[in-house]
Amino acid sequence: MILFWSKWKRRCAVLVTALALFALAGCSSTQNILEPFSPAAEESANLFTGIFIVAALIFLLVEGLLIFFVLRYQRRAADEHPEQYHGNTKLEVTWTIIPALILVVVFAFTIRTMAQVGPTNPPAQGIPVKVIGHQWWWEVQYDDGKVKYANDLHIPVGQVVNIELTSENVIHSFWVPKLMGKTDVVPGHTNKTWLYTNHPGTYDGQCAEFCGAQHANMLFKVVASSRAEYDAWLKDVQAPPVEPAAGSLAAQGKEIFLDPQNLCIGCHTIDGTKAVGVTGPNLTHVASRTCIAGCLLDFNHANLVKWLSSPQAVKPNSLMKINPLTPDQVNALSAYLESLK
Ligand code: HEC
Ligand SMILES: [Cu+2]
Repeated sequence: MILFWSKWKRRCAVLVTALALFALAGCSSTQNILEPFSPAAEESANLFTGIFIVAALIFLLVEGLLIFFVLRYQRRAADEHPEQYHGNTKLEVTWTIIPALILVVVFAFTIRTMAQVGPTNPPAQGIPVKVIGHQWWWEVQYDDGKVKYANDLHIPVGQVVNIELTSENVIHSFWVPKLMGKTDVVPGHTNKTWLYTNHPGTYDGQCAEFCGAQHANMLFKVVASSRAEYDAWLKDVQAPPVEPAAGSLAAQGKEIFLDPQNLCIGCHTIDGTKAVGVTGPNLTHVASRTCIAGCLLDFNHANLVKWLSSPQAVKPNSLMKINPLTPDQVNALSAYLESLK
């Protein structure tokens, strides 16, 4: 018996610790809807908190009454029988009307929040940005489609950004938990949403509609900076990339990239070169981005080497299928890609 209890106590301790760690991990999450950084996310978080409090009070009331009745009216003798009732109209009407009224209030608050964060209700017209869902990465177009970027969504603080969403394959969902609720991204159809924040920072986004093998690694980042920084960034990515110096490692990498045998140009575009493929992300300014491969990897030398050495090992089923490259080729290609600021 004692052995049995000590075993259960240990199991309980493990469970409690696991739950506590889980809760703590939730608190420090980069995708926490209860840690809003925009007016829209604040509205959603407030609605959630309000409904949660109402639900918690009802839970306590119902469970409290349940426990009270179980203890108060339990059978005390073997031959004791409860009094028999056949309906109580007053009571039944009461417990139907009160929950119905509570639901009407919850419904009203929900409709109000939906209108406030809804796609048709940005506080003002702002900067138009187009976002296209791919398997499994996000294309971001600025300046009327003249700038094609990927996975990083730059926005200036204090300004509305109007986003048009569409998909080139299956249904995805665009979600930035700290800034805005989910919006479906549907092929052959344009949905709208918007972003607005007063807090500079980087916010994690996520595809929130199962879309295939690498759905969980279809991430993105919203980079919110001052208007001046945003303008400077936009000017950089509107310009053609700098040509690598003749004879440099980057120049060798460019040659490898443009060699049709290596297939890169069939899937990627780099402005000002013969690479005009559209299956993969536009790499014209890849070196100015924070991440690659749907933000599975940060943008840096080590990760470029890792990715080019075997995209399928890093992101199984990824649509980047290439012939194996030698370590020298990978190194040169990485140098070239890092030069594309
Ligand atoms: C069959 C099409 C295809 C070919 C060929 C291809 N890629 Fe890709 N590439 C992709 C796709 C698709 C992605 C995005 C994968 C993902 O995130 O799931 C990608 C991602 C990348 C990335 C990361 C950038 C980012 O924004 O995610 C780099 C760098 C890259 N490719 C370089 C190359 C190089 C160099 C070659 C030639 C050796 C090459 N690719 C050949 C389709 C291709
Ligand atoms: Cu998706």
